[in-house]
Amino acid sequence: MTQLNTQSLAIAAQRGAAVPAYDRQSLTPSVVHIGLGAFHRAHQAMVFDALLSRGDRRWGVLGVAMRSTQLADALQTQHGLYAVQIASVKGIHWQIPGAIVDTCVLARENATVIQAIAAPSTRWITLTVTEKGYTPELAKLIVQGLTLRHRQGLSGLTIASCDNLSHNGKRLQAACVTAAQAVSAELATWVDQVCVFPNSMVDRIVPAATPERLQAARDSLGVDDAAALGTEGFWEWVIEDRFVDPSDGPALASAGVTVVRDVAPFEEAKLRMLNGSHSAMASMGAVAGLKVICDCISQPEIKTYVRDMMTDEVAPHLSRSDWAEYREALLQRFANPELKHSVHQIAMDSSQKIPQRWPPTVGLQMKKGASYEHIAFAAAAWMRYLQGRNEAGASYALSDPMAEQLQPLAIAHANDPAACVKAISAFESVWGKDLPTNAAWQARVTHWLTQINALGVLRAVASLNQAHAVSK
Ligand code: CS2
Repeated sequence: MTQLNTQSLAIAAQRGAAVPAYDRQSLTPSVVHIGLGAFHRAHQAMVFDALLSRGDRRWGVLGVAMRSTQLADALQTQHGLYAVQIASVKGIHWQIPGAIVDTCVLARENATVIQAIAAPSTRWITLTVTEKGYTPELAKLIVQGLTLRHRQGLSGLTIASCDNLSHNGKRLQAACVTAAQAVSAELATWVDQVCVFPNSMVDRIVPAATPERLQAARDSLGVDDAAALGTEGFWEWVIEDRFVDPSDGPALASAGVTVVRDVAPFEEAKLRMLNGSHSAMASMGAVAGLKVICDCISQPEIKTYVRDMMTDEVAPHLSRSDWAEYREALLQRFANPELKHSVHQIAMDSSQKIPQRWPPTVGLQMKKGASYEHIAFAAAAWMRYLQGRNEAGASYALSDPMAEQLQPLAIAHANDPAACVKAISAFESVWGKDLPTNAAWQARVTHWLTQINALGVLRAVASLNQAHAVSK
């Protein structure tokens, strides 16, 4: 079958895919995107595609993969094109965005990335490097490019972190200023004051591509696409109104981005409601042997649990006042049967995700003297998940930078919940400063881990739901 590329694009268009109508040949990159995963391609790259479609040619992307050469090279052969299958309540449709005009691999083409950051035509850097990606090496790389810009008297850049971290822009700014200080105080001031690092909240459920999705692209579009993906209809990008070029705010807004003074209310709601529920379902589902999120949420006991957790533990602390609608929309999004969002994909790197998803809610409930049983249950399910074996005895690999520390503890204490909880609760990097020494928290996590061991995760969660209904 013909490979998707500029020449074969017409075949996909004939089969109904929405394709770029703008001239891509003469498009040069203005955005350096670091972290060429599925998320960027189905989120920011599609916003940039919308802007390009409106005739604003300042949003072509150089997509930088971190290490893996496969995707970057496949996209290169496909002239940056890939198909996105969008599944919403309105049905399924395909779109081929055209914003990515070039790709490279950081581990292989470090100098290319630095030169691209320093190119006069570059205006933005966007990043999706995951929670664990915010390392001094990353900041050093960005600063190498910024050093050249500074030296050449070029403009500063808008540098937008698009990862699920609270205050993502601020964090990146601090890391880059520190890296710049190692070069010179003058550069550090320039990075701090001439470049801007807007905080942002990004949202769209984009599962990792599967062979089935690639096959669906072949079947539907009549072309071979090694980089096809699937996502939902919903997307949201809320970004702080701070840009080097102030005209970027209205431009992004015209493409559906929410440009605001303060991202915090959106960010905390999203991290604690959506991502917090995701992480809870991921551990529970993996332990129970459920494969994907829609299978989890279609278990009545898990649905009740997730709904109650959002309503009674998370929402009371949100400044987003439309949380009830937000919750209902989330429950529907989780149930989207087309997404097939793997529980193991979400459980990956949990040690880096939990800090912004669960402990803030627990701390706030404690302050109020209110219950945090649902989050304690989620914590217990994660500790059980860390054993690397589900309830039917099937083993799975853990993918987490702390796996080597955590898994041996979970296995050694598999039959002693109290010891397991004590050992795994001790990590401040996961739970924050207070929970590792909080006896009440550990007692509740121990209780639920004991229940999970005795009853299995689904019956244990049903017992939590029952107790919760009685207590209301
Ligand atoms: C998920 C997120 O993998 C995960 O940890 O919770 O990728 C989630 O799908 C996105 O943040 C949705 O916007």
